[in-house]
Amino acid sequence: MKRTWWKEAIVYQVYWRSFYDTNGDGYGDLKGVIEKLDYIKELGVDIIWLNPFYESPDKDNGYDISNYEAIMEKAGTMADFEELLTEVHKRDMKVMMDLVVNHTSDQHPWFIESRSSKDNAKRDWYIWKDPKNGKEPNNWRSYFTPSVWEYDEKTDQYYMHSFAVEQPDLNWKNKEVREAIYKMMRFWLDKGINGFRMDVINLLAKLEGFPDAENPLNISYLGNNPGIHEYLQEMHEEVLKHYDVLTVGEIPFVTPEDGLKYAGEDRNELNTLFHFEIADDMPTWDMLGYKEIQERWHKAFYGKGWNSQFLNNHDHTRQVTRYGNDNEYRIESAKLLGTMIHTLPGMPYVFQGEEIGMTGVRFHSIEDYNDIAMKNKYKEEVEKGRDPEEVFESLLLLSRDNSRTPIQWNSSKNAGFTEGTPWININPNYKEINVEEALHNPNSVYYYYKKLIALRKENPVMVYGDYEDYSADDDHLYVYVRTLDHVRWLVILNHSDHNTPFKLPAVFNDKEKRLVLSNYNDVKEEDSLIETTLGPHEARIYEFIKR
Ligand code: ISL
Ligand code: CA
Repeated sequence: MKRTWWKEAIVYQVYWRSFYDTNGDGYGDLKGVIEKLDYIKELGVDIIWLNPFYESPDKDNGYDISNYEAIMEKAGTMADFEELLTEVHKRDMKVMMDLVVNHTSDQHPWFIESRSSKDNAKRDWYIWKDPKNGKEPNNWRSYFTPSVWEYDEKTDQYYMHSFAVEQPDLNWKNKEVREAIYKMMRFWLDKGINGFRMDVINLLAKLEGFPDAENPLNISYLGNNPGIHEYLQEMHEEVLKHYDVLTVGEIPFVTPEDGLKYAGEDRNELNTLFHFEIADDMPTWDMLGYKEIQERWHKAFYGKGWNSQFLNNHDHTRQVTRYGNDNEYRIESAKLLGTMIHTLPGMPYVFQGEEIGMTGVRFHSIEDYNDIAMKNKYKEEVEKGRDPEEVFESLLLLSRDNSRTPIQWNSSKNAGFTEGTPWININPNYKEINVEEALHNPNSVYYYYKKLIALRKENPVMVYGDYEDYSADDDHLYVYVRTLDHVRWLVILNHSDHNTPFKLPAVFNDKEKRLVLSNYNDVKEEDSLIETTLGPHEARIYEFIKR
C-alpha cells in the first residue's frame, strides 16, 4: 500500500468562532488561533482543519459564503489568515480549509445577479424551475426546511437549496460555475494551503429531471447522483493533481462500495472521506452496530482507499456525552473513545476540546441556541401543533450547538474564551473542565491524547496495519488486532460502566507481549492477560511480536 504524509497525519479541527477571542467581540477569530498554535502543536497533531472563514452573512455559521476570496469580518483579515498560515507552517503543521461549493449565500453577487431576471448571464449558475401545478417543482425536503424549493416572486420561479433558504445550490452542470470554483481553489492553493475538507461534496450532481421522491423524508436522493464522479475527476484534472494536498470529502448517505468510488487510490478523485453511518445514523452508542460498520468499511477499503475515524465535529454532539459516559467515568470514557479512534484503521480527527474531555450542553430554552438546523426544526414542529417543551427536549441531544460552545481555557470569567459577551453561552462545567486544569493534571485526558498521538509517529502498525475484530458478538467489550509485518497490537476496550471479565484469545497465549498504553494507572506489566477483569471504560493496548 502506498505510504504518504497525509496517511500518517492526525487532523485537529478548529471551529475558530468558538476557539479563542482576541478582540473582545465575543467571537473567536484567526488571531486567536495564532495565539494558541503552541497549545495545538504541543498536542502533536499535524494538520489543522479550519471551518469556513470566508465572507458570509453567517446564517449557517460560515457555510453560506458571499465572497470566496475575502475573509469574514468577525474572523479577521486576509493578513491575519496569511500570518496564521505562515505560523502554522513554521511549526511544521499544515492547514486544511473548508471548501463549500454545493451552495453559496443568497447574498453572493453571483446569486443576486442570477435572481435579478430570467435572462441574465448568471441565471443558469443556480437551479431555477417553473412551478408545477402552481406549487413546488417536486416533493424533495432539504436538510433544514420542509422543501428544497423557495419561490421567487419577481421571476415566478423556484430556486433549489439543499440546506437553508439562504443557501441556494450552485448548478454544477454549468461549466462556467465549475471554472469559477476551480479558479477560486487555485487562489487558495497558490497561497500554500495544504488541503480541503469538501463540504457535502457528493451533493453537487442533482437527480436528472428532478422527479418526485417515493419517500421525501429520506433525503439521500440529494447525494451520490450520476455525474458526481465526472465533476470530481475534472476537479482533480483541472486543480488537485497539480498540488500535493490532502482532500477529504464530506459524503453523507455513502456505502463502503460507493465510498471507494470517491476515495479509491486509483480513482483520481479524493484522498479520503467522512461517511456518516455513525455520526448521522447512530443516535446513541451501539457497540454491535459500531463493530459491524467498522468491519464493512475495513473490508471494502483496506489496501484500496483511505477512511477517516471521528465521533464528533461541529455538527455532531461531543463524543463523551453522546457515545460515552460524561458523568462519573468522564475521564476514563474520553480516553477510551480516543484510544478507539486512534487505533482503528483510518485518519483520526480530534475536534477542538475533545482532548480535554469537553462535554455536550443543555441550555434552558430555544432562545439560548444558535444552530439554524435546530431552530428551523423547532419552528417546523411547533407549527405542526406539537408541545414546544416536548419538541425542545427532543432536539437537545443532537443539537449542533452541543459541540459549538467555546473552548474552556480556564476557570475565569467566560472560561478565558473572551473578554466580551460570548456569541453562545459557555458550558457551565467550565470551572471543572478546562485547559489550565488539564495541563496541571498528569492524569488528564490531554496528556493521554498526547501519548496516543505520539504513538502514531513511532508505530506504523497504527497507520498501515490490517484490522481484525476478535469480539464481534460482545456488546460491551471491543477487542481487535492491528497487524503489520511481525508486529501485532491488541486493543481491548471495555465500553461499559461495569467491570467486565476478559479472556485473551488463544492465538496470543504464547507470544511475547508488552503493555503499550492503558487509561488506568494500576495496570501492571506482568498483569496476567490470560484472564483478567477490565474496569469501567478501561482501555488497554498490548504489543505482541510474532517470532
Ligand atoms: O448536521 C448534520 C446532522 O446533524 C449533518 O447531516 C450535516 O448537516 C451535513 O453533514 C452537512 O454538513 C455540512 O454542510 C452544511 C453545514 O451546515 C454543516 O455545518 C457542514 O458540516 C451546509 O453547508
Ligand atoms: Ca473576536
